[in-house]
Amino acid sequence: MANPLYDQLFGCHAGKTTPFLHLPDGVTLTHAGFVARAARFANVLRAMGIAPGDRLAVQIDKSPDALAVYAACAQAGVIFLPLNPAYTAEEIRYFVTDSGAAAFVCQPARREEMAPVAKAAGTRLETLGAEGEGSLAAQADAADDSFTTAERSADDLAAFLYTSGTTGRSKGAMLTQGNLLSNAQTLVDLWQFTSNDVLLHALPIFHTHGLFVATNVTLVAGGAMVFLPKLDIDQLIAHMPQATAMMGVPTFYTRLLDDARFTRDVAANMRLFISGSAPLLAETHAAFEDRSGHRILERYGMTETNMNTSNPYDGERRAGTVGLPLPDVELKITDPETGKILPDGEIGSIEVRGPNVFKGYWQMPEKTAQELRADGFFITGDLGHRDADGYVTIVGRDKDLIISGGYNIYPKEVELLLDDQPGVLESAVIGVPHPDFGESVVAVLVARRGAEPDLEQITADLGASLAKFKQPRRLIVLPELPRNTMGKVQKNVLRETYADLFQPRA
Ligand code: MLC
Ligand code: AMP
Repeated sequence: MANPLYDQLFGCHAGKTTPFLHLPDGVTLTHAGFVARAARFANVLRAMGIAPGDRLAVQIDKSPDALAVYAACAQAGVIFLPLNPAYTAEEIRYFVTDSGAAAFVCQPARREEMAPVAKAAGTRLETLGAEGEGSLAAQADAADDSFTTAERSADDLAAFLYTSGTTGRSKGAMLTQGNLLSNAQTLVDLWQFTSNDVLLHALPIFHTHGLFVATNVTLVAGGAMVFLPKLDIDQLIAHMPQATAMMGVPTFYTRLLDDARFTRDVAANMRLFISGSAPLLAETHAAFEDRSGHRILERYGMTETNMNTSNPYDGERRAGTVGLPLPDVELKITDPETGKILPDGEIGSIEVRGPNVFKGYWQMPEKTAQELRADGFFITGDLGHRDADGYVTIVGRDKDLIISGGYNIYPKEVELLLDDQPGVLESAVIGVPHPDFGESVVAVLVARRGAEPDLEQITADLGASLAKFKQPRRLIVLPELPRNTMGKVQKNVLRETYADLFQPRA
């Protein structure tokens, strides 16, 4: 019987008494203990009638049990669908319904709020808390700690991650076992991870970065993690001397730099700092080296492809670039209009192909065909160029996307809600520079003739339907939106006008 993802991430560690998770309260979970806990959850899933190929949607806090549910899905052949706890019930309704999830696991405190969501989706509702509470944990406590692993192949689906879309509708990116495994193995080799590594883990585990990059890489290497519930600078600094590596979005690095306690001594045991998910400013790179003596290694990836490029471990880590294509990833820069390959140095659309590239969007063959070419190249929507020596630089995005603190916001989703508000004729949502989050969301509104939109009411209304990180930090009313001769809204003009909105005054 084979199940490559389970066997190579989890099963191979069964019986090992080496540490896997160091928790902030001082407790350490061994690899063997973790594998046994995962088997209990796998038994619970099977007892519920959840079969290989079914989806399990989870919107739960980060905890060892949450990670064990991921492992359980791999072992039972169930497709894991993690969701950001920041999502509102309205947002969740779409994901659970669209995915046809066989069950939905929510935080115990939100059970009542989510009951109508599960009912509308015709799915079963369970709960799981970070402290070992909830209905799923209770069933796991009573379940057997061994499980006959479901047979799967590298081509079978392992996870769905929803990514927002330019039309406002989220798309379920279907990732296979082979997508996840091939990338994790490539990164272990490239970044030289071994069983001696201890990764400082403060990222969320419902996105590619914290789950597939950080966790899978550690698991393939057989290493351990200091597993923090979220980014808390006090804890990050306190636990750094225990760790050898860290992965974070740029906000991790700017926040460390803002703290005088972060020194060379604190980072003395570390061998590697990795950044990704959003652009790392070259000045942050330089300031970090000055302070800690470490050159951050920047890499580039996305939900649909996992990681595509990385700066080298041993060679030059070039600030402002995302490095070279991974050994098993082909990358080309093309003309966005014609798809023709452009020469080195010219800016164009970044396309990638390799074992890392997803299968397509769940039940969206047309969207899949628009972005995933028949020859296997995925059109990333990022714009960049490649130097003669292979280094790739991202210069912008062809897609209308805002990245705030590593979370993606598609303006269309927010604009559709704003346009429905009383007194609002039209809106444009933009990202402007923000010192902590990199970019922050700003909404520009145009009032209907004679109307005066109630901005407080609008803010409250958005709050009820949109996760906090997507909500505009500012609402600005203008007499009209800037347009080009074709009548298209010039968001670049708005971005320039409001570029200094969140910048500290000189
Ligand atoms: C939290 N808030 C955010 C936010 N995160 N607002 C905008 N953007 C964000 N990213 C809100 C909170 O709700 C809160 O609202 C306020 O901001 C301040 O909260 P905080 O406590 O300061 O935020 P914090 O919990 O510290 O979170 C910031 C963060 C976190 C940057 C640490 O967002 C984070 O961990 N981001 C990582 C995202 C990630 O993993 N991305 C990878 C995607 S995968 P209020 O008003 O209630 O106070 C991918 C592919 C790849 O992109 O290449 O990796
Ligand atoms: P997501 O859809 O959450 O997976 O976000 C993927 C997007 O994040 C990419 O398409 C890029 O626009 C952006 N991204 C990821 N890593 C980097 C990086 N190192 N530099 C700049 N942008 C990045």
